[in-house]
Amino acid sequence: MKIEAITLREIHMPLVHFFETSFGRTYSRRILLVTVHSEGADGWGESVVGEDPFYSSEWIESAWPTLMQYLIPALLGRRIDSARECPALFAKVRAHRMAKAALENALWDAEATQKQLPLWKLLGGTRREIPCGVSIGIQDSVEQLLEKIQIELAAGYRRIKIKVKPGWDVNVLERIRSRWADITLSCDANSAYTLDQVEHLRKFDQFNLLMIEQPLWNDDIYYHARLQKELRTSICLDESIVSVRSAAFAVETSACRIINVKVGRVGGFSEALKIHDLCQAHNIPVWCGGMLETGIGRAQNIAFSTLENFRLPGDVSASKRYWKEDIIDPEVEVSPQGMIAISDQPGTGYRVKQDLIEKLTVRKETLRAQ
Ligand code: OSB
Ligand code: MG
Repeated sequence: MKIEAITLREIHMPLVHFFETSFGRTYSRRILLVTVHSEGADGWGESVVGEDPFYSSEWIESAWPTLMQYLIPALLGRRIDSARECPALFAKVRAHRMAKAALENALWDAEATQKQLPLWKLLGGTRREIPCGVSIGIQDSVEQLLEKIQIELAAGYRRIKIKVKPGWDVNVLERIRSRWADITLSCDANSAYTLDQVEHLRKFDQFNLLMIEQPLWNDDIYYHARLQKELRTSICLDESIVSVRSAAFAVETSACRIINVKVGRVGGFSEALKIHDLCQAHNIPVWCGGMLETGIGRAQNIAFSTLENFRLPGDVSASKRYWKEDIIDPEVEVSPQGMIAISDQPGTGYRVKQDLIEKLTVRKETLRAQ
């Protein structure tokens, strides 16, 4: 693939409903999209960077200049055989994984299209449908949360995850379990607790949760290993798994029993595949996390979720839960059984709606090979 030009753009999309985690509430997304132009085929990638440096130190205003000044110039004008060559070309830039992933993943999309292969096959997937869960943010009242859970269960979703923080946790889980004793339920703290709160966290054990996601510090593994010894509930790590090395550290120290893989958080598909394989070899189930992506990122998450060790429902849910109109066609739909069917079309199997994207674009820059 000859990399002829790369376009970076920002689009604005309001969420259908605000999303609140322990670090804050989001009403509208600023989305960074990358388009790689190569020999007549365009490849699309979406960065999972947020509007603020709260989930991670990266955010849209760090990703944009990192891509413009370092990552895009490292690729422009080159001829590469595979998107797998990206990590070596980007290696000089430390971290900035969400910026790297957007560009690497755009190349995977271009490669799949050029090879006339479905992206899921290029990644090595096998599943022809994937099970879906939902992540439900903190609401204004417990009643509102219960109503939302009711709606998602009726839609067929196979796992409910709620966001928790001190003051919105045990009380809320109690209310959920008294109404639905048997649903598959998990919670995500996004680093809202410290190891001093172990007695409080032990109360979570009574709710038969599938997992508790990232209870402690975003960059910690060691104290999660200490906490896991104290809890019956399985810990799942999200924020602190940023590479195959951190995954190996977590597995070897028994800091978690489950790992949430987000392709953007770990720097792209190449690294995400290594984490998948490492976890499979150690019998640690993985599932695909979400970052309120548009259809472009979502379609790539769907392709990735077809790999064998994705043994738990992911945060990969329907377009309409997030957007009035998504930027792909067809939109992502979930069956009444809570499954997404996998397309046999080349690429992601979803067409990018370029006209709509142009209308939503607030800034755009194209860099061309000399
Ligand atoms: O921790 O999984 C998380 C959204 C933004 C930032 C972090 C997280 C989330 C979610 C939403 O839980 C998952 C989704 O896209 O539905
Ligand atoms: Mg999480």
